[in-house]
Amino acid sequence: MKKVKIGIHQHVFTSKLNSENIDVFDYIKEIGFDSMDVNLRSTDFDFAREVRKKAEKLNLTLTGGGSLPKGKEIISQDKQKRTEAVEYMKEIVRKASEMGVALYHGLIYATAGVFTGSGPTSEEFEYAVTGLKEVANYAKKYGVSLCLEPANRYENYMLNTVEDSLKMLDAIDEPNVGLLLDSYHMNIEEKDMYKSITSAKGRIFHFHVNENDRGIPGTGHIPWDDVFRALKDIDYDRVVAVESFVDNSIDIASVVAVWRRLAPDAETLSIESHKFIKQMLEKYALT
Ligand SMILES: [Mn+2]
Repeated sequence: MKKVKIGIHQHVFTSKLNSENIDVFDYIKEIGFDSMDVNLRSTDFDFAREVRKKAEKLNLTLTGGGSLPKGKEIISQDKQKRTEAVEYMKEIVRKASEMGVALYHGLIYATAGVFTGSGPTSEEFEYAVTGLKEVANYAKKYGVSLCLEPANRYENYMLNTVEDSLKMLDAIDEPNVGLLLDSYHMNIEEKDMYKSITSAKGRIFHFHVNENDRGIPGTGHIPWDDVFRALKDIDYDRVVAVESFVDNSIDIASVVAVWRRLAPDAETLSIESHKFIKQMLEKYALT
């Protein structure tokens, strides 16, 4: 049986899953992927069950991205806004459960692109902890876990590093809350990839193996040996997924500031990424 699974983000292909493109699951399965990161926000509730059925049929694991959109602000000074953000997240949890998604991950501790001009205050930190604890307890009833994904300074000011994220996890103190680490963000914020990953042993629920330019892994300067050696040393046994974008007409591209083609096409990106990740997993006996 395989230990670490190889995943790919739906954004390589589409920003919204529907009956016309759900065959992408067959496509990635054929390449050899075991898992897909689906977009929990854009998928219609009515289509959630179809997604689940298709994934189950193909024996694909699904994880779900659902970063807080503008207007949903869990660390707002306005209590009403914080409540709305928490309610929104509970709805995402219900949808995840309907879709057969057990991990709800992303920038869920703050809103991407919303800045105050200062670093995080202790009050904002507490707002995030209180809100996430409530969502986490709600999510337990649905068998869903939450993953905080620390993201680079240009996307948010609350959690940029693994160290800060571990502090927030300790404060939330719920077993169904962990981390999603992403080598693209880590490359900007961490001094030592190996040390940062191993410092979060047992707390990493998902991992994005992204190149420094978010193109095909293995074609840039991420220290991949440090990354996979660290995953080996912490006995990581979940999914490593590539999260890239080839089509900048996809609406998510503007959120992550991708303005150029990072690979010739989705086919090349998926095949080459899978090949590289598999090779690294084999090298470190993670497969
Ligand atoms: Mn990511």
